[in-house]
Amino acid sequence: MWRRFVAKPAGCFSQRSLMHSTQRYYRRFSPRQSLATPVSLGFLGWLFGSTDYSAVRKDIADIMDDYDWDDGSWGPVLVRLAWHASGTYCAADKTGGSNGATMRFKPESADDANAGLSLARARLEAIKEKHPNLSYADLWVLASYVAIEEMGGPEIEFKGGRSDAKDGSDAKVRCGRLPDAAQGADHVRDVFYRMGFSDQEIVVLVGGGHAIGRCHTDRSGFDGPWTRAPTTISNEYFNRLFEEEWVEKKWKGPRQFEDKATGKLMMLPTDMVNLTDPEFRKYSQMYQKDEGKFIEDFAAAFKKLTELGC
Ligand code: ZEM
Repeated sequence: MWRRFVAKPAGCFSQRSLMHSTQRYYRRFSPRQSLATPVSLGFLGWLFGSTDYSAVRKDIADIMDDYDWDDGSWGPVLVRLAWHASGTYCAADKTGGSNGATMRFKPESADDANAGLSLARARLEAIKEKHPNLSYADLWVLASYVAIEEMGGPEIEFKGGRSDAKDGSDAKVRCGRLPDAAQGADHVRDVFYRMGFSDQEIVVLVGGGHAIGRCHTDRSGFDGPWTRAPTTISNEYFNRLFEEEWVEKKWKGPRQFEDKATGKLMMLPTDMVNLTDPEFRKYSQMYQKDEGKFIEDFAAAFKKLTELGC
């Protein structure tokens, strides 16, 4: 069924099918929901200090589309926020991870790797105000799940319960732990093995994360999107990886690759290892051939990532 959402990309913008928007409309405005309970769950939640996750989900979905933002959607940068909050985890000493939402504090907020993510955090502020019992740590992760779903990706079951750190005392340990795009396969393995991931999980996570969104010269220094459908979750990253000829981009910026045919798509040096490292390549091929497996494994790996240390 995923193929339906991945209408063959023609332009550079969101590829949402009519079916998809109809479903979204139905989910949001279905009268069945409101007639079923005389007292709304939101009200009960307010009364007992808990959170009505379906109301939060709807509020997040409502702020997703924005014609003034990249490709018309906040989805990709919200996924990146949850990834950077979670990807600091170290399995050996159990430090880091999404619990605590420590990216609100220095020095993590000022870590170069997190450039631009203050905008994503600010975008969620109104939702935090409306649902004060929900922790930032839960909100960031839930926002990424809603973003993935809104972009035609899998539904990921949300488990709440993360809490917020009171100050930045735990923020320092999280700095410098995210992968450096300029490096090679050894570095990628070091970073992801530290979190407890396998080669297969590395490939599916990077391939899903970089199916969407783009690089910005004013954030990472790199430039451009990986696919022509940057607001659709699909295995399109792997299609581009194998179907384009990748050449080094000639420019003043950091070393990156571009598709020879149009020069409009990009790959980071760390993306190229999914093509050149024999073990990573094996999984890239597998996910290119089987989109259903890609979606299933991406959902499981992303859930694992966002629950590390929780
Ligand atoms: Zn990314 N990523 N990433 N990534 N990423 C960028 C953008 C996005 C790496 C990386 O250095 C970069 C994962 C893994 C890795 C997303 C999701 C996920 C950018 C561009 C860089 C440089 C930032 C910018 O300029 O705005 C490296 C080296 C990775 C591993 C080796 C994983 C895993 C992800 C999620 C599952 C997303 C969604 C974006 C796009 C953000 C946006 O604003 O559009």
